[in-house]
Amino acid sequence: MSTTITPPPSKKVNRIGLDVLNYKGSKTTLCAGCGHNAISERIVECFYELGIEPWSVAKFSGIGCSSKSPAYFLGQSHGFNSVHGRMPAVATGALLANRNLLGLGVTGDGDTASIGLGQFMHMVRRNVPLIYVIENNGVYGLTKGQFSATADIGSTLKTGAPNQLPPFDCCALALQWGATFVARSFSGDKKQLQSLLKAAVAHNGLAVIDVISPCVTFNDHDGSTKSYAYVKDHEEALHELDFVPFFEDISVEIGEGEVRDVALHDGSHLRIRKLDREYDPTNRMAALAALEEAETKGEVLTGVLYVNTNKPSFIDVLDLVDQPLATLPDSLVRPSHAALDEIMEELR
Ligand SMILES: Cc1ncc(C[n+]2csc(CCOP(=O)(O)OP(=O)(O)O)c2C)c(N)n1
Ligand code: SF4
Ligand SMILES: [Mg+2]
Repeated sequence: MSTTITPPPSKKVNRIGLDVLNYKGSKTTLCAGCGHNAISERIVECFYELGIEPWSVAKFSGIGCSSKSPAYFLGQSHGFNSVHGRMPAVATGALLANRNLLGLGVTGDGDTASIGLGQFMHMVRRNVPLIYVIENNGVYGLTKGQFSATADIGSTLKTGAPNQLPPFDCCALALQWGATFVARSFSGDKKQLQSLLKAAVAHNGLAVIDVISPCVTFNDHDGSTKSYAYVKDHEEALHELDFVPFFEDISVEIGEGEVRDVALHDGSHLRIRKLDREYDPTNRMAALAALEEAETKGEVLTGVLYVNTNKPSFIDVLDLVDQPLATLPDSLVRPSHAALDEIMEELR
């Protein structure tokens, strides 16, 4: 009698030969159903599908449930969990020290719009090349659900207490401060978030993606405007997005309908298919007006609000040498004793 041995199924790998397990992190300790977990899944898929070497990525975060999430993806990447609201300073330092790293920041609405607002501002102003994902649930999840600065006026806590202060809209603020890539998405919108993350990887500069990410434990009730139900009912997508990476043929798959391609820094393209409205994502004033209008209507406007591929990143502005500063030998970065003596002499 002969036995047939079935070979194990061959692992599916990406263009650099890695399977998806290489892009995962530890098992999540966040609440089941937390929007942040869905975002971590999209990050894993994005980096796997783009075939990015995980060890070329540096993850940065502050403090919060959102800021814990980098532990749950890209376990082979570099990571720095900084102080609450201070991720931008740490990320800026690391990315200037090693320009070859691909920076990915994950933060919360508290981390960015409350304690970290000043740091966020300067990050935007400098156009530091970093993917900046705000996991926005309108509350401080980690400290048991107090309102954050992005909570809408009139929305309520679980106890019924209303928020009396107007919200900061992180996308509108980023636009006003000169951000070069601004997008909004929803943790429940898999396809849109995937395309946005990929476009952010290809962008040369700061890519702000504000993702409404419901906190199922403290902010998913009827009075909340950051609950799954509210966002599902009020999401208004500006367009449909497809991302065509540089290693794929751009000429394929152009279907019917009005399509606009935005060429990104690394040769990839963001393919924007018109939905109901005319929208030009390269017009900053139009983006601000659209956000203003959505706010009045109580809508959650998602998609690429604005992209500007012409502004130099902080690394370009500083005209840094190609070799990462962190790997330059002492002979190139430390003045000799003679040079120091000469300077001291001049100061006498
Ligand atoms: C300097 C400092 N101030 C306050 C805190 C307390 N704290 C920890 S997390 C947090 C807010 C987290 O909210 P958010 O950034 O929105 O993240 P989420 O937990 O909602 O994902 C606060 C106030 C802290 N850890 N450090
Ligand atoms: S408390 Fe809220 S934000 Fe934190 S893990 Fe749970 S659901 Fe997510
Ligand atoms: Mg929060």
